[in-house]
Amino acid sequence: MRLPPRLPVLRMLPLVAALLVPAPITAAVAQGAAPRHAIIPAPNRIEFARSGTFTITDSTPVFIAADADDDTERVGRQLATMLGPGATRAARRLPEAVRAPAGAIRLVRDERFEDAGAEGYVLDVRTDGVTIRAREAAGLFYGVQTLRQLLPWSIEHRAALARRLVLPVGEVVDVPRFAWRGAMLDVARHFLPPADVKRYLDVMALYKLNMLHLHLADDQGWRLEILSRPNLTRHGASTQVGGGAGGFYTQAEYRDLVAYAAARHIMIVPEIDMPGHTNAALASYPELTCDGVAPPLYTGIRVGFSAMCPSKESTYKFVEDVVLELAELTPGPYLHLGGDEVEKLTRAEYLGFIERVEKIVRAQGKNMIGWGEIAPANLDPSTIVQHWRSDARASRDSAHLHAERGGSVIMSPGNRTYLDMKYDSTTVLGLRWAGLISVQHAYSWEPSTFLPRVPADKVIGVEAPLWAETLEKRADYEYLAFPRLIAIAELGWSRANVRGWDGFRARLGEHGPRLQALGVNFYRSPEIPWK
Ligand code: TNX
Repeated sequence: MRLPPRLPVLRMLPLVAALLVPAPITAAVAQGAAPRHAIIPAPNRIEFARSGTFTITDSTPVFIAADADDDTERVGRQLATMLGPGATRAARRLPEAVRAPAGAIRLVRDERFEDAGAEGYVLDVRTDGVTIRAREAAGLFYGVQTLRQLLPWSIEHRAALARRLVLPVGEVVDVPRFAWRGAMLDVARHFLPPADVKRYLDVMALYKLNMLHLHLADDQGWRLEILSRPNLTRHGASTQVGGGAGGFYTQAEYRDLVAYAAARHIMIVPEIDMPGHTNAALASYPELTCDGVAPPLYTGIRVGFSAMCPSKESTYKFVEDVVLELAELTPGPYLHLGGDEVEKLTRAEYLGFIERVEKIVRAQGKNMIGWGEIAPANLDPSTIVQHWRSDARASRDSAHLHAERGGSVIMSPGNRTYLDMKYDSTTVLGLRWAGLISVQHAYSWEPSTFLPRVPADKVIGVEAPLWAETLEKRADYEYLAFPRLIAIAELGWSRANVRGWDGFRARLGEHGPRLQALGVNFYRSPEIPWK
């Protein structure tokens, strides 16, 4: 690998070695020693000097390169705004060859920083200044999140006066383990307004999650405006579980969500579930049913009863119309087409439907994602299978069929990652079909070996779905998601050699005041020594 010779930090600490050798301090934390930091996800490598600090004041400047691009400028602005009081602040531009004045924070993009990938970074804190280096803006953004977590939780109270923002001198060298570090929100069973989705994105970003999968349509509601099919939202969005008013995102609102996520280096993956989980669509467009009769809207929580008619051309015309608009709304490469829990079709009908839908998605230049059930179809290797069944049924899972043809798998095993499962028998919200999931249970498993027949190199990451049958409002969603989503975030980012339950729970305990400052309604699990 090539190292920029002018970086003393990297000469002292070659990146390759840094990634391969477990860091002594993090390892100590993993073994349960008192944490010297509370960074989640645990970085690959972190070293603190014996002494020394860097103090941020209201006048600490943030510098970016004179010719920095828009993405870098945005990270600079996010950092400057986070550190300073009051209004949004911009970063200042400085030619790379010019030394920053003492007391500054500098963000440096370095093309030669190859091994760090798009998301890796080095954070160097010295008494006279701070530097974050990365190849891409995403890496700088994650370096900023680490800096944020090294600062006391008072950083999260932007309006507070005279915050004492002191950083320990040290160095972090960090690269994510998995490319796919996801969360899923079910906005179909109960609609979640855009502002609440943004709040979820805010917390995801703090923990370096990079994919938000939105489950936009199910039996109980259709939540995305499709201009060519207006009845989907006029009628299909008009209710939700329990019979409430429902709701949907206009295309303008949806684009705004996509941009909001992108500014936090999160990609939105839209899901329109089919051929099952489609009652809201069938109720809106009766040509999707085999008998041509529109069913009534549905507000219960049963699954498996609805299906689009696989033998009618009008079904595929509908899918094309929806996929066309979905693709236009989606800058990222992925469209999720569901495919789960279909009880009303024969196996041949189901597999034929999935194969045809995959072609429709590929014709729009996108990669399809589907739930585990799609794996037996004759799929293209560019398609991604999302495993969701839990242990008991995992042995019968077919994700390996897709891995064998070279396809990738996202790990969302129900008994580990389903945030809608209850924490314990006293949890009021949530379901329990995949078991009770304590924070420790959500944390203590290994994504790359979970499915014995799927090789590690086919596992592209983890995702924690939050199904919303029992969740009505933001506080409900947050209660089930946090802190378990934070555990999944660490599985997605941190290598196995820097992970460990004792270290994690100690660090997580330190996040209590931070989450509280952010207004997150997290569950104060008795497993965690909350501060
Ligand atoms: C299974 S996971 C489902 C969802 C439910 C969820 C409840 C999956 C692909 N399907 O339709 O909401 O269980 O936990």
